[in-house]
Amino acid sequence: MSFFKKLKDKFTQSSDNVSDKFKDGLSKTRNNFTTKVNDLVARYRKVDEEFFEELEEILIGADVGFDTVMELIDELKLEVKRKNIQDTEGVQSVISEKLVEIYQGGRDEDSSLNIQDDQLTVLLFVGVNGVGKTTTIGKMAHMFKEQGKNVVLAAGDTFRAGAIEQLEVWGERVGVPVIKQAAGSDPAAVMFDAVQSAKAKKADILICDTAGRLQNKVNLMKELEKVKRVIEREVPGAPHEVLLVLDATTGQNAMVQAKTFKEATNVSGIVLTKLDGTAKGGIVLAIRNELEIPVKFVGLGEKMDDLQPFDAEKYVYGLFSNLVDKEEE
Ligand SMILES: Nc1nc2c(ncn2[C@@H]2O[C@H](COP(=O)(O)OP(=O)(O)OP(=O)(O)O)[C@@H](O)[C@H]2O)c(=O)[nH]1
Ligand SMILES: [Mg+2]
Repeated sequence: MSFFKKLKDKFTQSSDNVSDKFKDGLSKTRNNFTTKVNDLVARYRKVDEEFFEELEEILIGADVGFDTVMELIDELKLEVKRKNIQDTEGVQSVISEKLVEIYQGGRDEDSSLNIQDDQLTVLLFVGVNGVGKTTTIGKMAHMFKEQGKNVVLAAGDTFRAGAIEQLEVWGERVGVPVIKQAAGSDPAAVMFDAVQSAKAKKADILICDTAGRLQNKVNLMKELEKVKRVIEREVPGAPHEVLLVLDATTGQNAMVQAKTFKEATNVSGIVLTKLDGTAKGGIVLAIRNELEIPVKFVGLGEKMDDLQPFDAEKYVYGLFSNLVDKEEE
């Protein structure tokens, strides 16, 4: 049975609607990408060098990233030889198989968050302005609440006008307390308060929002370090995750941001938002492969439950779900 057929069987039979969320969230990418792949397969009957060159262009066009594309094409060529695949349709399933492999890349860690069972877990969110930090925090608080956990939010963006209020709206919507100080106050002091309050409330999880924009980048990185130091001092082993939020619609710019933050602080995972808003969802693969930071969550829409743990198989299924499988014909 082909790899893609297996994925399809797995997810069309599964009772949860998560694979559907991936399917819906990736519709723009799928329409762009699969249409091109289908067209390519229809035009070429034989798998030859020119076929691979065009496939290369399609993948780069989907923001898969140059290095990752090269790796993928090499793997595909080997596999096509090994399996003695002659016709282009046979390549389609192999592409989906190799995409999952490239993402997983022999690494065994998954997308799960480092949640402590016996003490307060602190999650610190970082990222430039507008990428979706505050929205993601709201969605994640909702997710934890559904799991029966006690959540507290820290309004660490004291810089942007309206940022505190925005987090408070989420707090009310989800039903979790928000620890704040006046606008303009020191974010490190907010974090200190928030940790004490979370401890007093015997909360399970404290999620910390931070500013995306300050006077300049140096200030932003300095402030993050200071905030992090306070958290480290107050809770042993914290922050348990430093989650960098990236906006998928910004393409290669997101890669640049990731590199900057990676140099300044130890990012433990990425949340890639707005995948639903881009036709270039291949960026997930570039991030994983070229930055070596796991994509832990993806934003697949604006609704509360549109934040989902990243899953390479569901992602690839979402990318190819409208491909006609050869074995079905
Ligand atoms: N379509 C879509 N929109 C999203 C997603 N995540 C966030 N957004 C939108 O992105 C916009 C910016 O989100 P915010 O959460 O305010 O971004 P931020 O990083 O906190 O920005 P600053 O506070 O300015 O640093 C909002 O309009 C969100 O609704 C997503 O997964 N899909
Ligand atoms: Mg914000």
